[in-house]
Amino acid sequence: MDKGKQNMEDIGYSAFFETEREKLGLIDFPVARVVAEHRELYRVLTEQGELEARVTGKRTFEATGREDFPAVGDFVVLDKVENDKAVIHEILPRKTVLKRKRGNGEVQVIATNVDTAFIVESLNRDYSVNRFERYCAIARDSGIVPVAVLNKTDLISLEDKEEKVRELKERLGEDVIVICTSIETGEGVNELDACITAGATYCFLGSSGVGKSSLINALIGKDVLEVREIGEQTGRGKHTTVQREMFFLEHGGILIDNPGVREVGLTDMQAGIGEQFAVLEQLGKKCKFADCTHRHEPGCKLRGAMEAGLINEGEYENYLSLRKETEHFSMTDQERRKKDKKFGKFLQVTKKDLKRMHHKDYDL
Ligand SMILES: Nc1nc2c(ncn2[C@@H]2O[C@H](COP(=O)(O)OP(=O)(O)O)[C@@H](O)[C@H]2O)c(=O)[nH]1
Ligand SMILES: [Mg+2]
Ligand SMILES: [Zn+2]
Repeated sequence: MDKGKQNMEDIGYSAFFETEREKLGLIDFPVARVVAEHRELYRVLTEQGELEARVTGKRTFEATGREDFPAVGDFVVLDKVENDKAVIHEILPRKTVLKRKRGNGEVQVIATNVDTAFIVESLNRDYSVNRFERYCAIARDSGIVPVAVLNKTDLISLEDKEEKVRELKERLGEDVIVICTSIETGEGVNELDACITAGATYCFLGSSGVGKSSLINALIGKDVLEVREIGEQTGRGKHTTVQREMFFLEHGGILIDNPGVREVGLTDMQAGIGEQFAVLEQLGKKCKFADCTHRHEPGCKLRGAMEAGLINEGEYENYLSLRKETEHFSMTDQERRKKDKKFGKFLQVTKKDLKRMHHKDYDL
């Protein structure tokens, strides 16, 4: 794969990117796909094979955030190619961006141009429907189709498995495909493989240890990825070479493993939550108050529906908690400052009012 001529369609290049490249007037420059990234050093795959690449100093200088840098999955246009080393001139517009926001507000791009996300959980421990819903919302927010993968079926009974599948389908809705897999017995690996189409890009999301790398190895049919025993040391600082994170199946599918991301946090993903919890979202629009928190307000349609048993209580709770979590990120800096200021003002008013009341218990 690394040597010889590479068919760009096989690695996901399409008319969409070609049109963008034309628009940018970059048709004479070679195009490549980023297959790995490590501290602003990239491995890119071109028609001629794999190369090491960097971004230009100008690009670093002009960057306003991580989103301006190439990420795994990007199609980039190269400037100079010399001795297996290249300079990235431009990132072609992205079809999808899977990102997370850190607590400090910094955006981290996990992968780009992903079509489908395999959301993997292991059935034996830490299994959580809430987490599936969270990942589905994250995927949908970026226009990525979520597929649920329940791995390690060999570790639980058939009844348990069927119960978990039933529960999951009820919560995720009919439009999310659920696949049960096991590396030990081989269950579901063919089913997973059948979901994969040539030229499309799939990423594996899920906590560490659920079996993402094992599943990729099983699909590829050889051990391209290191499978770690749970709790095994990761050997920090050992990474001197950039590990490939993108793999190509013989029948044309493209797989991305995300070893660096333990838990994908939330970004400003109101759209994704709205889509994942469409029924709840619509109901909430009919509440008496436009700013209803759906907790205790009179005339709350959502709470009413939950209490009447029309919507699942777990789903209701998860919806509210994800909404609350994302609120913080959806505010712009300016909005946050305004809110803080307003809060400061509110405190002043309260202080004044309290002073008037001369109440010792509330003396601030
Ligand atoms: N019993 C069982 N163990 C599995 C299965 N899939 C993966 N594992 C084990 O789970 C551990 C973590 O797997 P790995 O693929 O590294 O998980 P990742 O962190 O999600 O990439 C390894 O010890 C695997 O051998 C499975 O289907 N059944
Ligand atoms: Mg792994
Ligand atoms: Zn309400």
